[in-house]
Amino acid sequence: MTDELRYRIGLAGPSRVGKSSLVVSLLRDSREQLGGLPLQLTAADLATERRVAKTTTELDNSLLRGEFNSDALAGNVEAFTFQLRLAAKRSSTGVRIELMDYPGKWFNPRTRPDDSVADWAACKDFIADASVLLVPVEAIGLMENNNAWQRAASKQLLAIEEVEKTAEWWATARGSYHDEPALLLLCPVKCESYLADNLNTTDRATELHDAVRAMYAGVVKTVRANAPHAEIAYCAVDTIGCVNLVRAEWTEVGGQPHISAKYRIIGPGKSMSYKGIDDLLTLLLRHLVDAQHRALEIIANQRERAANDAKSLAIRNEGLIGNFLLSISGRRRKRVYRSGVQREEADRTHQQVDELNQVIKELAERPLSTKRVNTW
Ligand SMILES: Nc1nc2c(ncn2[C@@H]2O[C@H](COP(=O)(O)OP(=O)(O)OP(=O)(O)O)[C@@H](O)[C@H]2O)c(=O)[nH]1
Ligand SMILES: [Mg+2]
Repeated sequence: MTDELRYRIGLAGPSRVGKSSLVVSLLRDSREQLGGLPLQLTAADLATERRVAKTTTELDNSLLRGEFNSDALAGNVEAFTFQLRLAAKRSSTGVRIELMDYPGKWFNPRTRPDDSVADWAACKDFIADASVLLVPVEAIGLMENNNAWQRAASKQLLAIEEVEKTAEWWATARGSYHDEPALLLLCPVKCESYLADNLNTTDRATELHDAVRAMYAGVVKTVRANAPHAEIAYCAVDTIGCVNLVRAEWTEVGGQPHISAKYRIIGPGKSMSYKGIDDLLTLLLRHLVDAQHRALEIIANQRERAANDAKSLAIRNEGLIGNFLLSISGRRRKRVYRSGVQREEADRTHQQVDELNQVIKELAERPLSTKRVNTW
């Protein structure tokens, strides 16, 4: 058990959409990505550290000998909860962040194995408790549909119906906590070929953004209706970056639409060329630090009241006999001591709130890409 504040990040996405790649891209080299920010994001347990290292290697190995293997990452076979700790560098207090990744085939009832019903129920409980809902959007499936069959297949590939249902019960749960920040993040991935700010030169950023808005309109609508206070943001991410789409072919695998993409390497091609990860991290950190700030402000107010009450008690005049009894029994000394401890606690929490004010200011000043980020 931990007495740190705890925030959950839930994922909503079917199989092969790019959930694990997105999560690991977000967590790898996080010190570098946090740039000059006075924040630290670290793995809170060994299992998380190992998982990030293993998936990072798999992702890096998808780019070998000048070729990109778009199926290099093995799909998840079980759920895994990343345990992270976010703390301001100058402060010892932090928050615990939990992020659950799971096999995408559990997400879609059409592909969910019979023996995974209980596992999926546990994932649903986790998501309902999350303050952030992260929705990776498979950009190739969204953009490369040119006829009625492909458009229908695209909806099925992206499991839009399921994403809408997930967003509805996530938002319904968030709707009961108006004072707590909530954030829906729609994140196109596999979108290297549509943005011209990395290695690709074709600019289809507006088209991609419009396509997401149209396809996910129902998701946004249900979040607006059930959690009007939730923020909604869009952030396009390249987790590979140095590839360009040559051709995409629609097929059916096991009765499910499938799109296979053929890429060519662009740029030096020796390593990934991430883009948008820092924007996504900034959006997430703004949310998490704001949530921590609001919670700490409440705690600081409670501690301030407790310290004032303890002080009043410590100096209260209880009359000649009362004061004498308090003094000889040692109770007056104990009250004074307790009052001092509570004052220190309250002051420490006020100081943490001030530190976070500064971090919030710095996060707000961080520029975000106008091509990749949008808010609703
Ligand atoms: N071109 C490109 N490929 C990507 C990107 N993100 C992921 N991929 C590829 O897509 C494949 C599937 O990605 P995963 O992250 O394993 O997908 P997932 O949603 O976790 O899949 P499950 O675990 O089966 O649910 C991987 O082999 C990645 O190489 C991206 O931004 N660009
Ligand atoms: Mg996965």
